[in-house]
Amino acid sequence: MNISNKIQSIILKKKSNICVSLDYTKSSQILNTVELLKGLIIMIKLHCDIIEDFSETFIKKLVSLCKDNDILILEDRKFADIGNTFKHQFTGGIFKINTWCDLITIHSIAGDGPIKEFAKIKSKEQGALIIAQMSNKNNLFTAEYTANTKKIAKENIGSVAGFICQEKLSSSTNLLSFVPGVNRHTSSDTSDQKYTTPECAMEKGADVLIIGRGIINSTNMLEECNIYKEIAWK
Ligand code: S5P
Repeated sequence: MNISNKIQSIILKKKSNICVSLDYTKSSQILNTVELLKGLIIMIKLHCDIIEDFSETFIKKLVSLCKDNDILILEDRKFADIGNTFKHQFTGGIFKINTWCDLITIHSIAGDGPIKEFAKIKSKEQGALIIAQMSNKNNLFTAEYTANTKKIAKENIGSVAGFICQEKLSSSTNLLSFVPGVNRHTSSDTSDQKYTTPECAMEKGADVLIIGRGIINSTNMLEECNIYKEIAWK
C-alpha cells in the first residue's frame, strides 16, 4: 500500500485526522504523550533535532509504540538543500531519519532535486510532504511559488504524498493537504505563528490537521485532543 492510501485507511479506521506535533525536548515527554493520545491520533510530527536525549533506544520504543497503534511518524526536517546533501541528511548523522520515519517534509526552494533523490533511496512505504504554503506571518511564499510546488508534487506522485499548506491544493487522493497552524483558543503565539481554527482549516479542505501547542500545552491533553478530533471529524 502506498503511503497516501495508508494515511487514508488509518483516518477511516480511527475516525481521526489529527497529527499531533510533539515539539518536546525530552524523549520521555514524547513517549508519554503518544501513550496517552494513541487512540485519538493518526500521526505524530517530530523535530528530531530538538530532542536533547535522542537515542536508538528511544526511537526503537517510539516506532514500536506507533506501529502497534496505527500511528505514522512524520519527521519535520524541512529539507531544502541539493540532492546529494539531502541524501546525507536523510540517511546519516546521529538521527538516521530514513530508518524510522514514515514521512518527511521537504521544501521546494531547491527544485525537484531532493525529491528525486528521495525517490531513489526511500523505502516503498515512505513519502514526502512538500511545503507549498506556511502558516507564519511575513513568510515569502507567493501564489506562483505554490503553483510551481504543486507542479513538482504532481510530477512526483508516489514519492510525494501531499502538501504542507493552508488550504486544499489538489483534488487527487494521492496528494493530501496537511494543515499546521491550528489552534482553537488563540490566533497567534508570542513569535510569528499565525493560527486558524480547526473548523476553518477543515472548511478550506484540510485532510490532516497538524496541532502542536493547542494540544500539548493543554492541562488536559486527552480531552483537548478529543475535542479537535471531534470538530474535524464532523
Ligand atoms: O507552515 C508551517 C509548517 C509547519 S510544518 N507552520 C508550522 O507551524 N509548522 C510546524 O507545525 C512547526 O514547525 C511546529 O512544529 C508545528 C506547529 O506547532 P504549534 O505549537 O504552533 O501548533
